[in-house]
Amino acid sequence: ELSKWRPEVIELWEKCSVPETINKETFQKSFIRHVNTTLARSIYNVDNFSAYQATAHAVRDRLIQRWNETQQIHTERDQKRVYYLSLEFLLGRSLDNALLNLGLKDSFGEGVKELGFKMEDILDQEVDAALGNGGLGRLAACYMDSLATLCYPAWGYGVRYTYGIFQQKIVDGYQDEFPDYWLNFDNPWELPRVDIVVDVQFGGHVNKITEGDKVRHEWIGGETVQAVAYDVPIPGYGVKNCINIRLWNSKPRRKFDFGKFNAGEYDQAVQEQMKAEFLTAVLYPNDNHMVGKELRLKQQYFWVAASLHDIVRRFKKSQRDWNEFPDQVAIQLNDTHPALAIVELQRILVDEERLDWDAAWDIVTHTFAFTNHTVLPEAMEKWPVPMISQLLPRHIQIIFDLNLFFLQRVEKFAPGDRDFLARLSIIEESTPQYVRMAHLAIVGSHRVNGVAKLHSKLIKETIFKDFVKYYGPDKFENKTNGITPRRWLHQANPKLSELITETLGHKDWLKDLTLLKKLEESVHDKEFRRRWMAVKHSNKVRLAEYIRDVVDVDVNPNALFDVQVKRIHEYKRQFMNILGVIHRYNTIKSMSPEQMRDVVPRVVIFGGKAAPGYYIAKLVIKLINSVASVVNKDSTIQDLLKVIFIPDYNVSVAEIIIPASDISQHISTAGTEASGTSNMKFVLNCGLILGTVDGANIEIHEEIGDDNIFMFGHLAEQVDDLRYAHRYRDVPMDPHLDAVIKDIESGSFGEARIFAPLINTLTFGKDYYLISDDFGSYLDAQKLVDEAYKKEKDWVKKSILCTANMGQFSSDRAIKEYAESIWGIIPVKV
Ligand code: Z57
Repeated sequence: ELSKWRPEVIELWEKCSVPETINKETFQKSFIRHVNTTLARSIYNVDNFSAYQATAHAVRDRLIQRWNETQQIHTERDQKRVYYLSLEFLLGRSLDNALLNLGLKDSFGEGVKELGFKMEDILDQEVDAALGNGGLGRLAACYMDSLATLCYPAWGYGVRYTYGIFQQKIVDGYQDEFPDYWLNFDNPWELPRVDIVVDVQFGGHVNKITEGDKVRHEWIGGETVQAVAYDVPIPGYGVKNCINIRLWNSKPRRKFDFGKFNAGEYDQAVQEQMKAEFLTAVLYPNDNHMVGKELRLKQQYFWVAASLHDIVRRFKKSQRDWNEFPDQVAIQLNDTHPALAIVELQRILVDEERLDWDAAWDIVTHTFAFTNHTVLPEAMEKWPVPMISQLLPRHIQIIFDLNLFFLQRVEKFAPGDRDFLARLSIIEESTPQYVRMAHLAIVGSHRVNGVAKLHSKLIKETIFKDFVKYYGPDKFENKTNGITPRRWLHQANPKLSELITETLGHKDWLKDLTLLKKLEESVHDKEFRRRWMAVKHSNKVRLAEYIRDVVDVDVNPNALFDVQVKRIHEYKRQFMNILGVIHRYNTIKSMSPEQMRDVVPRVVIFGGKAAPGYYIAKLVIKLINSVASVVNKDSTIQDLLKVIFIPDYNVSVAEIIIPASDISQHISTAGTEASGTSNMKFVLNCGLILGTVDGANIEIHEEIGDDNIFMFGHLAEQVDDLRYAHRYRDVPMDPHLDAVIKDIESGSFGEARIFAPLINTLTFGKDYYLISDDFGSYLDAQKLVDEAYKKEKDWVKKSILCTANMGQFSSDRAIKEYAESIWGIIPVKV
């Protein structure tokens, strides 16, 4: 394609595109040029925000170079690529991360200092890219960091929401939601690709056309929405590779509906157009919960159709045979949200590329793999057949055909077993019928994985049990989640990172986290322990300052910091935590001054958003704040207890909280938290955990050992029986819990009637999450925490051993496993 240019032109291009050397001076030149031209400002009006923008643009210039080189070499080599389809990418801030990954933090830091700014202030100007709810979205972001760092040829595909996850404010103890209009000022971390536009069709009808002995289907009519690509570069750490997340934005077509115009309905025609932009306007704010809104289904198809079009276009450039598609393309489905991609690829191959059905299906099933992230029944996606029929008339036909052929094979496997067929069917035979997206995802994929050992075992034994019978166990795997040590240690906890690097004598641990193991040798070094503790203390001081800023409460950095930050959900049991806090409060209040002297002072810190429609979760927030306002002003307990609810928990707030925790709580009812990933972040940052035998807690326990973790509560295998007992027998409430409930009901924390619906979940609600069953062992475990914290030397040792044994939980390990056993891709280094 170069041949269209004269040699002189090519030479000129090459001469002009020599990358600038990067150092302090060239950065400063670039900074000032961006202030002057990109921002059209001058030395007279550069504030911290402009300084942030200029720095970001200077970094962005370098990212683009690397991005181009990476795309070029990946195209040249034409190796198999992986496409990670995720409706959420919870990236957080980018500037600090890019500076560290590119190794520019020191030189640019010096550079801005000489220009009269503080790097810290500049970094603090950035708004989070919060295009996700919680664990699932943040996992996608960690995986992109690892894919880039390990030099894999990979792309992410997602949606460019105009509004990310809502901002949370606390008013009178209640959560209020505000729109997150994050694109208010320009976003330097995206490259608009106005030339990459895909038409996406909705509605219309299907014509069946018979040509000789063949039939084909033509999907016509309906409305068309355009998808415009916005590219987000993701730099690897310590490598030149820089991969891409392509986010799709919806916009109306330029062509108007002339019919309407001519009829004089100009305003209505414009309104129709505006509806198209609304498609990608907002991220649905539910974590682990399905809400069957039509607009959400439209978002899903819009994103899937645009992404597959892009993937197929890229494949076709290499002029290969369709059979080679699965050798060139792996597509990972992050949950069932993109499950329609399976149907869309089959449609493209059969209707547009005219492959025969079976050949097409063979390609499809060898291309896709599916990650399941939950067993909670309310989170399972299913869409009414009439809704899909309206929106995607050809897709619903394909789904029914796929299901028919699938069930015919199942029938051969289990002749006459109609119940078995009904259980496996992609269609739920209710009125109306529903499409079960998880079943579609399993049938259309060659591999299905869970996200922690226990979870992967549970899906095989429960929700996907019948599929294991039919396919055999080998289609189902475990890929325990991981986190990126670059953001979650190096960036969020610079002091600990520095101490580790100095102690080990290298930075290699950031690319091979198992090297942390060597820190074990230093537990006997008194001076090292002192410095380790000093780092934790200074992180606690930093958090205490943040708490004073946002909630105006003074907390003592010498107290034990006890943290639970995550989405508010009944299964995560923040309710149990605050009930435990009330028990602690009442215990302290009943003490004599002598007894009080033995009490370990505690700061209990909560944070997290509740889905706007989740009434019970919102009441939990109110209860926490009500307890906080009573406890925090009670001088009789001598600052032995403080309760803090940090508003608007998000990625950048997490970066302040996590390094400052002494103990964090991961206390879901056994079997409900698929993995959890913040548990890994806390332990990597040398915080101990108090947890149930659930998700990745179990594997963390295996790695760090009995002495360094506090585990309690019933096991997953006991849950069914316990629930049964609550349902059909009179199970007496745990006595300590009973006392706490009576205290709330007596009005100790404000008007009791407010909390009645919450308390009812324990009584009329049959305590579905087993708070009463676990409360005793929870309080016991808390006692052990207090006792252990009193033995300072042992505590520091435990803390060191935590970090030292977290090697397994790097997202690099997870991504290598996916690459080798599911995707079949190899690194291509720039
Ligand atoms: C979500 O954040 C998770 C699962 C879901 O099905 C949805 Br929808 C959203 C979380 C799990 O709850 C966590 O346990 C897990 O660590 C995380 O996904 C990443 O796998």
